[in-house]
Amino acid sequence: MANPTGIGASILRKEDRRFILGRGNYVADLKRPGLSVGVFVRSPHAHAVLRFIDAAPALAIPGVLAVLTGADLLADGVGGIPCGWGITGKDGLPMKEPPHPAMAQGKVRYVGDAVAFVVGETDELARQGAEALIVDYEVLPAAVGVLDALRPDAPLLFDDVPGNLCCDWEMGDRAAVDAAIAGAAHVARISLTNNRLIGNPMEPRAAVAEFDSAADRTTLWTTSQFPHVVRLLMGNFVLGIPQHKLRVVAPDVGGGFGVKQFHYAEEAVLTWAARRIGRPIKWVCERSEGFISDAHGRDHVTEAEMALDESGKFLALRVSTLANMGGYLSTFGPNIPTNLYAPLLAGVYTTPLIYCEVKCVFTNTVPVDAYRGAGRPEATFLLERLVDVCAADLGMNRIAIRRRNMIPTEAYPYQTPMLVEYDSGDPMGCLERALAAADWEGFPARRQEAARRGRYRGIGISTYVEACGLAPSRLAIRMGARGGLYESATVRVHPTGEVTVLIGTHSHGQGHETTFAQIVSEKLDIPVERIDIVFGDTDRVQFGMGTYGSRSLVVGGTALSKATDKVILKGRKIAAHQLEASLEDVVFEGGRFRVAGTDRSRSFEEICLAAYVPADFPLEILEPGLEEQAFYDPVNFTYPGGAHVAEVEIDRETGAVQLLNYVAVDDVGTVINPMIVAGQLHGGIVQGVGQALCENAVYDEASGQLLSGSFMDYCMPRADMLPRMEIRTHSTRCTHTDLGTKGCGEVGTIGSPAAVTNAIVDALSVLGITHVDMPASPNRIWRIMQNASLPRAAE
Ligand code: MCN
Repeated sequence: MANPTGIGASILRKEDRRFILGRGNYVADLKRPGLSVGVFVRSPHAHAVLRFIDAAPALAIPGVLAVLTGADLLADGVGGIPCGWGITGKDGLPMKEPPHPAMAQGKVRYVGDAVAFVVGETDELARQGAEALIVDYEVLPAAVGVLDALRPDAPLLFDDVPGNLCCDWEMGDRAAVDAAIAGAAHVARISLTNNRLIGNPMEPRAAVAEFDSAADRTTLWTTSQFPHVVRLLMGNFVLGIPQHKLRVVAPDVGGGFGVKQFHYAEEAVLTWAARRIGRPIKWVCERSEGFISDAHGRDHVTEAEMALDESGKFLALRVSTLANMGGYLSTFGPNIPTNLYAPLLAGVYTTPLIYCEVKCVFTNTVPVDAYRGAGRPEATFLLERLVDVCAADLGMNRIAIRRRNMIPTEAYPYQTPMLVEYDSGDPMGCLERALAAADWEGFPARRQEAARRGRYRGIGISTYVEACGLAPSRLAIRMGARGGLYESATVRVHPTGEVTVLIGTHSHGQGHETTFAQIVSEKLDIPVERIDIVFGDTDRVQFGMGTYGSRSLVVGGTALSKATDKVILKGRKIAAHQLEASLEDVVFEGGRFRVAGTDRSRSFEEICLAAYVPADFPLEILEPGLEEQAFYDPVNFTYPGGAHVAEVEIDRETGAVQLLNYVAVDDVGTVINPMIVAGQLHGGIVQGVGQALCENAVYDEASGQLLSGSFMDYCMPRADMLPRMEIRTHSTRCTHTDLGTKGCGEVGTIGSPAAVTNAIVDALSVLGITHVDMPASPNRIWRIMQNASLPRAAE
């Protein structure tokens, strides 16, 4: 009988009990003896010289403990916030990497740039101190959008970064692509923007720092997706605290979506300040503060051309993108629009020649970094919009052109012209299943019926491939990563057969306490209730690179699988000794160690106990104990893929878009927990729908003020915007992960923006409209409809 809590079982999440009971353990809830409270004073200007800060009025308030500024950081020799990736430009030179002080020094570069940290006995006193602070700015003109920042007369953010250009990067064979485009029968073109997004996890960021001078130990509790990396970056590069003297804990974290996978300046300031004033300090980010201090996502302006032959075969793709970096380089900033974007531009198609150039541009806005999908939704949006334009230009059916160019299943492993080799996949299988589930064939009747009701109805498709499971260290380091991207797991088997797993990934909504336990349950044949998953504490867990890039299962889970296999091997050695058999003859099956072909066996529990009661072990060849560890560095990314179909109706009077049907068929390899995978897909799709329909971080072009800086102006997707979704998997095994798994955490966000936008453009095609930028807000659609030509002959 299959293991009821093993791989493939849709069991409920183990962690939900404490969350449902309100017993989660979040940073903001933490209490420490003598805890003080810190608040950041942030620049109200996008670009200004910081003339002086007068702390005296704040310090005069009883209960205000300290006012710390960039000058104090400098005086204490505190380093800048490091960037984790260094990319190289077309000219062979490294990107421009100006210093990123943890609090502004000399200049502020975006609204929200921290200028001071005020510590008080209470939150109220800290805020009073912040109010009393006098900060004198000399306001400078700001460069806000990428196009503005690249103008010859644009204000410069950094004196030594000419033209605000961080890096002019490229991938692919430009000459070959130019030649193919020049000679092609047809060239389809598109210009689009990929709108800037703000992550807004349910729990805003927070941190508590404490210094124990007697033990010379510093602890930082922080809402992080990668505590070991924070310890490494902050301890080593910013504050100079030896790793063994620094503990970073990321306890329960209420969502991250990428936003919490950076080493933030606030973490360093808090830790430094706690050591300096000798008191533990807590900082909890306000929601409105998060809008101007959490790293933002996306923000591209792109032009692309696809060369085709007469039959609609793709010959060459040329892409030119301007990517906004914001005011400073965040941890993964320059990596996202380059290495995580260009390699995905082949998508699921056989396009033989691709060239992509990306200008990474500094602007007076919040730094831009990874947000769920990170680079890959941008690539998919561009490609899938362009494929629809190709079809429209040639008068071809949108499905026919996709089928014509799709990588056939038998062509896998498939080497793309953009570095990556897809190991497995079945894009055609996903496409056909999605079309059937969405009743694509029946759409014309639904469109006619909607037209009778006076509404425009459209259907859109997006096929995609993702590279996730970051990453083979060898490849990543070649591409500019300044660290490895392996993962580690320790499997500690207790004398009574229960298991504690110590793993370097971090779960903040993904359900690792359940799915990782399912892997061990499957392998050791014990129920998940007997397995605990520990993560998020550098004092408890050996090391880890954390959770992002949908890497936890395929990298962390593979490390776990390998460590569990080592436990089984050790168990077999103990059983071989006890049963007086040779190791080769001992098998582990059905929860027992057995001498093959005999009835001589020991239960798992008997072997666990024996491991810790080694009465007659041959100690020279068999150690006591049952605990094993594995560090796993993958040989390739994993390549999930799929096809998403969206169907919409548009109100002619208001421009409001209603999403009526959504179908997703995704290939995520072996599924550990179908319910969790469905939940991940559902959540990801909703985030993509949010980008397509309503979310937008809008800056005032002149002043650099964030106009959508609250939930009144930044529109999150809501339940009533969404239909019931049809979510299915159609999996092919990954060929290089132990269990055949591929990541699933971001795929929903990657497939959905293009599916929804393609449906909207399809609905409006009767008005001659060929492209709509995201988000398709009622206002935008209404204006587009007003400016459109008269309806073509009704379809
Ligand atoms: N899983 C599975 N079978 C598969 C693939 C995955 O059962 N074939 C399970 C995994 O074991 C894990 C979950 O699905 O429990 C997600 O796995 P994975 O694809 O490895 O992604 P990660 O755990 O690494 O999560 C990261 C990913 C990213 S990059 C973002 S951003 C994101 C996301 O996951 N942020 C999230 N999902 C989120 N979900 C919640 N609730 N909150 C976030 O902040």
